[in-house]
Amino acid sequence: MRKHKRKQFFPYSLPYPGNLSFPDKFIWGVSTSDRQITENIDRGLSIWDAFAMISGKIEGGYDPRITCEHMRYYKEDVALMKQLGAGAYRLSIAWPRWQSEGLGQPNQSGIDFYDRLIDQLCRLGIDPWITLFHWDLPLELECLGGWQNRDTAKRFADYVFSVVSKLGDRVKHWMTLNEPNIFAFQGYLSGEFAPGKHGAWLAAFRAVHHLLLAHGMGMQVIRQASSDAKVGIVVKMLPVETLSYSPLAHASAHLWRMLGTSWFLDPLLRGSYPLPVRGIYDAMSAINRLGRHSPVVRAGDMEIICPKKRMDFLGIDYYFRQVINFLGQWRMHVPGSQHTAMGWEICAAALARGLIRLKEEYGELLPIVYITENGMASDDVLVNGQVNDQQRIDYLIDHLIAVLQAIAAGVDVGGYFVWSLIRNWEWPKGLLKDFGIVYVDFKSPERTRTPKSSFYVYQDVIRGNGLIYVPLSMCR
Ligand code: IFM
Repeated sequence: MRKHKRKQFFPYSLPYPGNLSFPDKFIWGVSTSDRQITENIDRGLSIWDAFAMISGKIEGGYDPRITCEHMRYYKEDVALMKQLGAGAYRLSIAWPRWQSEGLGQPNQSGIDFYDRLIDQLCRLGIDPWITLFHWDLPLELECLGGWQNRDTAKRFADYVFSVVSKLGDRVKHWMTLNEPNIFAFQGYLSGEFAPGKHGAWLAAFRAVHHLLLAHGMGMQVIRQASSDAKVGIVVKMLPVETLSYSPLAHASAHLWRMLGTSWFLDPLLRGSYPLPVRGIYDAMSAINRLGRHSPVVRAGDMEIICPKKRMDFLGIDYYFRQVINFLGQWRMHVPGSQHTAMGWEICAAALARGLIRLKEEYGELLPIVYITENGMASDDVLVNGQVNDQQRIDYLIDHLIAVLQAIAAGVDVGGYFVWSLIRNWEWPKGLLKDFGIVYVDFKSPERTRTPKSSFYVYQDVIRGNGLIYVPLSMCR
């Protein structure tokens, strides 16, 4: 038992995978989100449009309306996916494009764009995987309280019904929410994301419960509307690792793990919040009752969030681990480690360890996992028509090895999606950080696209369903 705990807490090495092939039918894809790559045409405003207007919120002042113009060039982008050999494309529907104000009649011209895009994907044999909420809440709904208002969950379910009724004939994989854990932390505690609240713990607690409720209600609606649909949610995996033992480090790691992961996965997979979190919701409910208000967590909510027929899959986005030092502090920089242009530590092994830990922790409750995002930002330049992004190649290969290690250890991983196909508007970093495996020339009016070296390496991976055809010269 003690040994088991040590294994969970400290970074340990896993054997190099003997087999460099992925399982048959492994899904290879690329990911994007609407707000990050499309123009502001045919859509209402979202909380991010309002947030970006506040001076100093977006580094470099980058306007979210300036993007790679995927709406205009979607055919070219789908052709690139085809060239890559991707079997799936994870995209998001922008709620304010579907319903300009987050409720009522859908916006026909917005819907038409998704119709055209999905038809084009299907024509080229690429399976659309749709995220229904990738952080861009309609501004009107924020004015009504946003995710702090329980009604938003119901409105989300109505919106989901409208989307599934229209696209459900062609779309079979649905993700209700993207990274509610990051949205809640950055949006309500650090204030770095829209809606930009600082240290608003009670608001965060309310928002998290309503987000999870929205997931459950959305899942119900999808299942009722489309019997063969697969539904999941996407959570950012934040493996917490301590580098040395101290009671402080131990306690801090527990706390971070609970706040970053169990607060979300326990209700989704077990149907209950972790004990301390439940205590806070209970205390909030008691105070609400005194003021004759309804409790945040109501009878029947947990059955909606975690119904008997659990979600079909769990999407995992992975970028970095949380390292806790001797004093119990969270450190982004571990001496000697490499970092991406975002300043995030590169640690592929923590992806494998994190997946194994999830399996150990949730056992049979853990459904099939898809890595719905993984990738890195780098400062890429176009030289003689080529972009040599060697660091991203190393990154992708190391993380794919980590996925193989997790599979070898018994984790059911069904697919991998690179973030991102193309340069995206990176939230508070604007256009300063480039995650794409396709370079976009923002100086050219046509937003010329050039596949980077990593694109071709990923193409080899997909072609070989593993790392077998990756030219050694491309790897470290
Ligand atoms: O760009 C984001 C994406 O929208 C959500 N996951 C993390 C990515 C990189 O920060």
